[in-house]
Amino acid sequence: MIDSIRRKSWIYMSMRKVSMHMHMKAMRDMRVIVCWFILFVSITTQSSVGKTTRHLKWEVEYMHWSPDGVEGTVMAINGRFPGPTIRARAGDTIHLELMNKLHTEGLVIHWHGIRQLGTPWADGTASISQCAINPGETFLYKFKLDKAGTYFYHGHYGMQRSAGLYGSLIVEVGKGENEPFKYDGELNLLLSDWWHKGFHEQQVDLFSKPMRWVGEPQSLLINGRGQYNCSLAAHFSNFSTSECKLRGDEQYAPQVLHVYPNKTYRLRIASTTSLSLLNLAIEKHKMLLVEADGNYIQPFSVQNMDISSGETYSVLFTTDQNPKTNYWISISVRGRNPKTPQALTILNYHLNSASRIPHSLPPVAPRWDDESYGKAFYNKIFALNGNPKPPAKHDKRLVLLNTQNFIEGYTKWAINNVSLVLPSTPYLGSIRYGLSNGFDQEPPPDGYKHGYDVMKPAPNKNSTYGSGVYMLRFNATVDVILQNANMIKDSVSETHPWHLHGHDFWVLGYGEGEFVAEKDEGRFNLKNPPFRNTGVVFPYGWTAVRFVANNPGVWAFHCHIEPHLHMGMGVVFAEGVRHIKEIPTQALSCGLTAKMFMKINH
Ligand SMILES: *[C@@H]1O[C@H](CO)[C@@H](O)[C@H](O)[C@H]1NC(C)=O
Ligand SMILES: *[C@@H]1O[C@H](CO)[C@@H](O)[C@H](O)[C@H]1NC(C)=O
Ligand SMILES: *[C@@H]1O[C@H](CO)[C@@H](O)[C@H](O)[C@H]1NC(C)=O
Ligand SMILES: *[C@@H]1O[C@H](CO)[C@@H](O)[C@H](O)[C@H]1NC(C)=O
Ligand SMILES: *[C@@H]1O[C@H](CO)[C@@H](O)[C@H](O)[C@H]1NC(C)=O
Ligand SMILES: *[C@@H]1O[C@H](CO)[C@@H](O)[C@H](O)[C@H]1NC(C)=O
Ligand SMILES: [Cu+2]
Repeated sequence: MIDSIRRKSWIYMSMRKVSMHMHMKAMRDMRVIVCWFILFVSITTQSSVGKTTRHLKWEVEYMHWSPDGVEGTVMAINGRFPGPTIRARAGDTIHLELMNKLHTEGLVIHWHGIRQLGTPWADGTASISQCAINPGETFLYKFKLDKAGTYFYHGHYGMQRSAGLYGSLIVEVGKGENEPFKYDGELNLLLSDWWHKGFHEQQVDLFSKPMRWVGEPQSLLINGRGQYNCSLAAHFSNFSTSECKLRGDEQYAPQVLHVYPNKTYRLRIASTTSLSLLNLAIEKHKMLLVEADGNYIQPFSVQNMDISSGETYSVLFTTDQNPKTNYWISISVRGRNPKTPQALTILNYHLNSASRIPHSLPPVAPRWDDESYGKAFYNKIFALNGNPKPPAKHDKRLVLLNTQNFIEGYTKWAINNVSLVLPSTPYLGSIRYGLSNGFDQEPPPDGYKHGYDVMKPAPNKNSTYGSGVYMLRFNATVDVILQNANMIKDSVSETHPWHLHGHDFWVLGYGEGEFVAEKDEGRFNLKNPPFRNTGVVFPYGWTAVRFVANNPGVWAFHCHIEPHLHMGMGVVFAEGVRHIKEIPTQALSCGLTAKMFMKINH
């Protein structure tokens, strides 16, 4: 054991020497450094006995594809859309060589829900944890899957997630361990929304003055498949006139879920939507929720459930219905006046012909504007006994006001009046190496102006750009109060799903209107709050979350609605950065850090 640790640290030292030494050359030929990495890392693999390392090689490129029957372009991984599903066990190490085959565009991939303990440089956030990978270059992601759960991965550079760069990441329990529930089979749904307008044009629209809003998605996709110009349930639909005539091998043909009667299935669900809050239902089947964002929850039963972008769940359902017929699985838009038809697929009991379309009305979601329905759902989620408990007290509290603003006439989102713009040097490098020109040194405000009326548009709608960082004391218990507010227009406020990198947080409570510590703190759930990586803040409401800043790194905390993040709706946390032992130079070969490495080599 000691021997293996010694050998590992020797390897790390050699790796560092090699990568420093080779840096100049590496600038010219990145492939060389990658070869060295592979060589050394494979030695590490041999020296650590008992744990599995999963070696993957991915190539990302644009492809023509018809996610919903209308051809467009998607970002495909190894020629597939959505990208391949990663399936591994808790404790496994992922060793993934990511080759950027896009011709003129950078690239990163974020592993959503994986905390990157000890590998903050592998979080896959451009400008935060690493430099975007240049066309033609290969980047090595190497990280440990620290716990079982349902996760996914997606692009985190510009709006590449909207372009279809995503896939499922499923971590089973470690060998010899058990889930706290039993099931006979497993199914997996990755949910997304899709526009016919290309995402480059969407990006230009978003950054125009005045902003051009892309509007509602043309289709919802289930495992990358939707039907735009036809419907599986045309007879019942108000959107479409023609019944789908499918052979079944079309790129947009629904993936039928096959089950046997009288069995219990685990359905894993992840939402990587760009915009939409979804509601999912399985016709005539109750669902028992058991997992949220990779943590077990106290089981509770629902007919349908809301799913925000960035959230994952597992539900159990039993195939106890008449096996002579098939059933609908549906997802529908909630929270916005839907102009997108619901997406459907079929639950097929094996006794039936798979192609048989159910003759029944697909499930009808709760009204899109029934906010109380969603709130009631989220308020039923509690941690299962045995989950980590929150510290009783916080050391630091941030109140983050979410507002929509203008900056020089451009529409933006701001947090405490600061709209996040990402710097060209990744924060991780700037902070680790003390490069004070890397980003705004003034930290953003811990709260907002006393007396601000969250129920009304700002009296002065202008805000400012910023790239400052919340520097958290290492190991501090941090409370964040997400405070929602009115948007630019009168009488509008939207739900925002906030996602934290590098951590799970406890959701201590939700409330209406403005958070008032004296009144609201007493209502915090410290007994069994859900432990999650994504938390929603409802219109005109607040949400309180708590986490311990004990994972050395620089971590994004942001609204998971893609255009909102792109318009500045996020903040950056840094903690314990001096404790980070090794950052591969490959992650920092841009901006000021690249210049720094060049100086070292002179
Ligand atoms: C859907 O529309 C596309 C383009 O308009 C067309 O090529 C395709 O055949 C249509 N599919 C169906 C099922 O009607
Ligand atoms: C279609 O529209 C009608 C009338 O507006 C409504 O009553 C019905 O519920 C709608 N059906 C579906 C499936 O949305
Ligand atoms: C399922 O179980 C029920 C009750 O135990 C039984 O009546 C039924 O025949 C079973 N169905 C099938 C298809 O095995
Ligand atoms: C907001 O900014 C615009 C220019 O970008 C400026 O014309 C206007 O006066 C500002 N409004 C206030 C209230 O400061
Ligand atoms: C936000 O920043 C702008 C620009 O600096 C300023 O004019 C405005 O008063 C600020 N608003 C609030 C609520 O602090
Ligand atoms: C972090 O906090 C925990 C609990 O308060 C404590 O046990 C631990 O020693 C602390 N670690 C460091 C590195 O400060
Ligand atoms: Cu948002």
